[in-house]
Amino acid sequence: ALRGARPVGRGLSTRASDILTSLGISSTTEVSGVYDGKWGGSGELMQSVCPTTGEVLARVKTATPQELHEALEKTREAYVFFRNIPAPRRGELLRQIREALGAKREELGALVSLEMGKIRTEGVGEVQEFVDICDYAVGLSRMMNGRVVASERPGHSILEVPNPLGVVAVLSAFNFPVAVYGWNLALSMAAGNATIWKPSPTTPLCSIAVTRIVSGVLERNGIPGAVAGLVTGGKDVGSAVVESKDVDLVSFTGSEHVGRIVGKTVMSRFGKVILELGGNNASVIMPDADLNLAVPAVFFGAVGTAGQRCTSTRRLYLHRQIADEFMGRLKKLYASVVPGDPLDSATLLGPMHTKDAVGIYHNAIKHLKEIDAEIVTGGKSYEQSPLDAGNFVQPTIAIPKSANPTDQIWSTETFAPILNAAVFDDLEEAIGWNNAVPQGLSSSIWTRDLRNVGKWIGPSGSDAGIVNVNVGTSGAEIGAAFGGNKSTGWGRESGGDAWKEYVRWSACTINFSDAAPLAQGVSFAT
Ligand code: UN1
Repeated sequence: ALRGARPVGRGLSTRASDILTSLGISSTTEVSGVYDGKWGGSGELMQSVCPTTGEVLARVKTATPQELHEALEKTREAYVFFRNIPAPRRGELLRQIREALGAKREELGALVSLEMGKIRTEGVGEVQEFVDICDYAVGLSRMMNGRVVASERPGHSILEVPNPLGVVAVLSAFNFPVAVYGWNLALSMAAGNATIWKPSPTTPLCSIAVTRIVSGVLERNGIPGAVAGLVTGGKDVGSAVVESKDVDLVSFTGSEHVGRIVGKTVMSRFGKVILELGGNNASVIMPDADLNLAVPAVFFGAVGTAGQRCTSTRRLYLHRQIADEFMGRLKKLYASVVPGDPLDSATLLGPMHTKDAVGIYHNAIKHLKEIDAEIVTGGKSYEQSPLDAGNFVQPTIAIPKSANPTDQIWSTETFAPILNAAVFDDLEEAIGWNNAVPQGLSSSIWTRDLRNVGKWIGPSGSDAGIVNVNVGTSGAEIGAAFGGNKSTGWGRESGGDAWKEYVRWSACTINFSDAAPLAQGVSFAT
């Protein structure tokens, strides 16, 4: 399963070096991880480690505090230039970026698999999401319209004008090392901002490859490269970006713990913030559900991406009437899973991203055992060679004794392929459980009954940001706004009205009459 995965001699495996070479990254030298119009980086070296084989893919030169400072200055200058470029012209740049990304879709998708560990179709799919949101933003660039509001005063007009906002910082997570940046960059650019990207410290190569492609387009068009800058680094670089008054909007994807700090920090300096934090997503299976659709969807939701999507299915609520049959069928699918190289097209289960992630998985399994949960399947790492070189764990289904959603096992997000299941008797109970956790990202019901659908999507239904019907919790398209409620952070990205967060709104009352009446009929004459 891991053909060509072993390092040859002291060099990089052919599998890895082919992918890096196809994207112009030379793994033998240290790779620059800072771009603000020119490439640089003289800070600490950061390693990119392949989660499948454990090999070091490259060493990346990160930003020093001084370089970060300079990059932020360049980004501000780039904004001052870029805000005056007409929006449809900005859309044309996005069209070219879309073409350039599309031309490297397979290579970039393979790099995502190599560095992050998700399977190839998901890696390529992620690049496709970037392409799609660029298309969307090309259209948006001609439709980011304000409004004319009826004034109560004669000879007056009120305009609501969307102006470019400023500098947008994107702090992205390891699990979507390409797409989440894409969602932000596309809207931010269409809106006339300059964007600076601080990617996850464990997926620097994805960000470098994407930035090379995007900056190539900008430079060819005579646009300052700092319109789409990059600063790699660890916690220090992230904190400095979040604290910087030069950053108008911080779009952060990551844990609730870090999100709370980011949110407070940005609010304390009255900046804008978009938070995409933890998900703890449930699927509810009604007795009339079509199990031929529901079982594979839950399987994909819980096992896909090795359980490392914010939208992964973590809780499964089965109606008593179909519980046994559903579980029997789901177990069969779990038994068919063969772990392997995510780059191999037959593989459905790749590794966890890091050794830390494996630790989180084992802690959760330990806790499940302590509370006497039934482990239906899974619960261990794969230890046979060559899987032992990577971070491979068995997808797990557990049935905790208590279905009480406030118990820790239900109320916390474990970023691993662990699915907890419970049996319910009526929809109200299942909705209650669905809503009782702190997080509110994605949710899904399986039913053919219109009455269930109405309840689920209405005021007494699911309180998540994503409320699906006969569609699993993961795999959202870019067209709708993506994001969650409650401790997921209330942020919205991608489609829908999300672009309205990336502009500053100006309410402009214009008087073109010969009098200057006050609002509300106020009289203030001497
Ligand atoms: C995430 O997990 O951070 O719907 C985002 C999905 C993907 C996005 C997930 N399009 O699962």
